[in-house]
Amino acid sequence: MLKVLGRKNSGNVQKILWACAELGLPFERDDYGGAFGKVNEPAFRALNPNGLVPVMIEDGFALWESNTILRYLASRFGDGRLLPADARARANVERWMDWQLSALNPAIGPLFLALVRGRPEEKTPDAIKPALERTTRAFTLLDGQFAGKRFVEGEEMTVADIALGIFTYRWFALPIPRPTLPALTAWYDRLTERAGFREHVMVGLI
Ligand SMILES: N[C@@H](CCC(=O)N[C@@H](CS)C(=O)NCC(=O)O)C(=O)O
Repeated sequence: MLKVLGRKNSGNVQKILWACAELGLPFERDDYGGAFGKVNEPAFRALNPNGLVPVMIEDGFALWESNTILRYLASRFGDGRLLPADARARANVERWMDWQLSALNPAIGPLFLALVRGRPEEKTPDAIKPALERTTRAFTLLDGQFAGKRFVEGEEMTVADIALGIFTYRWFALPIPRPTLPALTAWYDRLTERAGFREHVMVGLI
């Protein structure tokens, strides 16, 4: 059976759990990382030299980097779901996954630390203000993507919706001022209808 190593309150682990739910893939999950530690043990480092979660193991094949795992699961088990076969349509999906890593996370990551999970020195007004501004800009840009679309890249949900949806949940859950972004909100409401999203992502800011 597919195995996921990683604590269930990690956004990057949640991507994999939600994708498994979308694909109807049974999995086992073991707690690693955060308060559970174990990520510096040689056995874990042999699987992921970065010492980060998630790691996925499928029939002896170990893989790290959450967005890569998403693409692997969709290619291997999706049968056309979550990742388009057409090269250009696929590239359009993948660019949003790269954008999540390169633009959205450097914004909302520090904001999440400053408001929820950070060390005391990370929870200062000086840390909150620029992170909030940067995060607002990123979600405003994303809002502009949804004109005439149900999901990030069209009518069908893809792995881009999974990579972005996790952090959109956090944005709506954080105690912060937000501009009104109707298209983004309508998309987010669609995500909340998915059983896998509700089970693995809408779990509070823990
Ligand atoms: N780019 C990596 C980032 C992985 C990452 O930063 N994981 C965090 C949790 S979201 C982690 O392992 N933190 C250390 C820990 O949990 O001990 C991915 O997408 O998989």
